[in-house]
Amino acid sequence: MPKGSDLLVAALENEGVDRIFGVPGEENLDLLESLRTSRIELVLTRHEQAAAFMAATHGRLTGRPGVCLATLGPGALNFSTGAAYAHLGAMPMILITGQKPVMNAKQARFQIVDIVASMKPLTKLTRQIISAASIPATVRDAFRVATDERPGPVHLELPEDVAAAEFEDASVIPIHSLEHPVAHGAALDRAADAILAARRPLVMIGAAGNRPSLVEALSAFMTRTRLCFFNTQMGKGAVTGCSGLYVGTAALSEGDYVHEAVERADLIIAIGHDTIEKPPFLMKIAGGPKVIHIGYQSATVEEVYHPDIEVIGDIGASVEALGARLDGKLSVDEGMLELRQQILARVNDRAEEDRFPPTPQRIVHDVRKVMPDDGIVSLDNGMYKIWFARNYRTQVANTLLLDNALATMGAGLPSAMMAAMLYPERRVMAICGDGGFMMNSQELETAVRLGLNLVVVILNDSAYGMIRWKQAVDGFRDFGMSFGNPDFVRYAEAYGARGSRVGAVEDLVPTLEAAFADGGVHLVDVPIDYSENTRVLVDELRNRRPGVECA
Ligand SMILES: Cc1ncc(C[n+]2csc(CCOP(=O)(O)OP(=O)(O)O)c2C)c(N)n1
Ligand SMILES: [Mg+2]
Repeated sequence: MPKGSDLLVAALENEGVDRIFGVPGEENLDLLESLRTSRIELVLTRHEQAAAFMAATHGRLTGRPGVCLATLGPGALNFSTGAAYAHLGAMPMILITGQKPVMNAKQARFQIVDIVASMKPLTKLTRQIISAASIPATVRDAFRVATDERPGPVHLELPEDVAAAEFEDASVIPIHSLEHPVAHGAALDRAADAILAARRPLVMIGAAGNRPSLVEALSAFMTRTRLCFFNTQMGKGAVTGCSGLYVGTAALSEGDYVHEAVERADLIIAIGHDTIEKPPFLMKIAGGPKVIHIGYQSATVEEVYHPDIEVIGDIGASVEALGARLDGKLSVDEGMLELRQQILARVNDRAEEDRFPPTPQRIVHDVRKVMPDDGIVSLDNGMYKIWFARNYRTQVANTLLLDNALATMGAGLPSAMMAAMLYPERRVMAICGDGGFMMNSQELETAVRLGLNLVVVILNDSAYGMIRWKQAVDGFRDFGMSFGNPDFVRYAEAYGARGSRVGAVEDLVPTLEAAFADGGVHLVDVPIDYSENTRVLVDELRNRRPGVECA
């Protein structure tokens, strides 16, 4: 007779799950046995946090929840950061954890933590599965909740005795397709009128504009309207093509060159802005451009974001309907195109400077050179994220993965591993600081074991560079930011990966090319000169405009 864990696996198969990432414990053994004979692949990681980052990235890249598995107490708690990453980043994911039996307590309170409660602020929904009979409905509901806008993580706790309980009916609830509700015609008319009345409209693409299902509709809208656009950090790479209309990425909240376009605009059409991101511009109550919010959900009203018009509903359907209302009625904004040239030229300043260690601008430039249009770059969190957000140009949607929501260190490598598993035919590169890399570097073993093709760049400044920079900008003395590093080449080799070190600026491109040509997991240690942080992001921008807020 099937048992609870068989039913859970059948329900996961029913949802189309093909992989589960995780670290099992004693409390997962029934589930593990049910997985062993299923179509689902178990991908072991070396830390639960990495499993959760991988599952979240699966959700982010495919729109279908990634699934991860851990034991009770300590294993489940290691999921916390991954859950928060998916929750803030709106990535659909299912976290499954074990628990001691609920009907007896033969181990007293050993290892017991109230994980359902601990997951409350970190997930959209957290539930203990209380009986085998409830599994089909619980799993169906979990996937719906995880996938519905705004997507996010759902936690299910499976106690040992529920996993082992026999149950004669193994049927699962069939899936049906669902469309998002569409915006009201009156809201679309109001937005179209405002765009037609505006003299200098500008589009901003935010995090929710970057859902995988939106690529076609959004790219078509940009091509059809020929409106110039900028994006938030997490809205970067939401459209394919349209690069002639791209004005820049708002890596800072104000004062950067891209903000000249914001200041010039009299209307901003914010597509999918999620205020979980660091503000891409600061909206004022009086003065400044008016804002139309196009979202799956109403705008959250913030001090710095309080749109004047809202179009709520499926973003894809909204931009299609808006495009039809605007068709042939918009004229090209030559002034904006001219400003665009100036902004991009200034952002690209010194991209080919040949000093050694290389500058962040040069590293961005050289990485772009070795990455084909469809190559995927996955960033960890550190100072270089601002430079990549600002300077890296994307041509194809979802080719720059960065986290401007939880902005946690440690996700860059697992996230790149997920991309490499999903798209084995594309070049994938993780870019990490020496601090962030070491927070999940044990996953090199997983990457090697899985036979992934992956280049991991470590930007080496022997410090928590971003915080060190902020410390200096805020006038504090240099303190508590430096550390030593292992020999990264030998470190890679110890895992059965390859390693190289860049010793001259002209070696960067050939070293990266050789690493890709080599195949497998290849770690590249790149020293970085961070003096540009202050020269550009403080001094240069401050001269452009006083009172610049630093990143
Ligand atoms: C888990 C976590 N801990 C601490 C921070 C705060 N933090 C943000 S960036 C940063 C420094 C990153 O150092 P590194 O990875 O070496 O990158 P760098 O800035 O030096 O290029 C720190 C400590 C964070 N975002 N996430
Ligand atoms: Mg560093």
